[in-house]
Amino acid sequence: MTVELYFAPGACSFVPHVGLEIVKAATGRDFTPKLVKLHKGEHQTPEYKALNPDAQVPVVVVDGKPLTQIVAICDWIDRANPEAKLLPTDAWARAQALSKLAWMNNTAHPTFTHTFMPQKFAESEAARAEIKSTAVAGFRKHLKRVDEWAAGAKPWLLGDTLSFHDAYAFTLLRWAGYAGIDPSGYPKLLAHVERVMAAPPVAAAIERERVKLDTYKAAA
Ligand SMILES: N[C@@H](CCC(=O)N[C@@H](CS)C(=O)NCC(=O)O)C(=O)O
Repeated sequence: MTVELYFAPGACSFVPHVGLEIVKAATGRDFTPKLVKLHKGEHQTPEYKALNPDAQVPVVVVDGKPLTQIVAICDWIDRANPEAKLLPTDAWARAQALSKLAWMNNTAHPTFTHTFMPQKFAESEAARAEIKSTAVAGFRKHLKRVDEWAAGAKPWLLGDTLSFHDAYAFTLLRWAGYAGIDPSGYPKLLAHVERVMAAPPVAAAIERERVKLDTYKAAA
């Protein structure tokens, strides 16, 4: 089986990126990373849109067939590599884990997108400013929830196995800095993310993407 991951540094593709690194560490099964330079519009080419008509990362291509959407990609990575124990096998525990992952992906993540790219959602400067300030307030609430999850981590968000959720926690906290939110306001989450970053599969993905956590610039 061949597995390719189309990713962009610092983007949400970090989540399956970490999942595939965890699989590699647990099983030796490797994958081919494919860098997509969003700032150069590489996701807007006809070739890329043939993989993902939404022109977004991530895409996982398995034996030549593309799969999009983080929740589906993570579910596939887990089912194809059960030895890595990325998600619970018990039906209820698995549904709870997917519920959290879906919330990170369809609620917290798009709220950040509204803070970062309000121009995607409104024409006028006034409307964009309002969207941004409303989204920043919403994103703070979402981070608070992840901070509460981190307070109960044992030691990872799903319990004894490092998983996709820990990677998403890193990504969301990293994005907080771009939204002008000080990560030190979420001490449990910050401490958790620092532990997550030290885990070898996460460190490998961070090194490949060349990303750092400290994106926050305090107002002068
Ligand atoms: N729901 C999608 C979200 C993907 C997404 O938001 N990707 C962003 C990066 S975090 C992207 O590719 N943005 C490029 C663009 O929209 O131009 C998924 O789960 O895959």
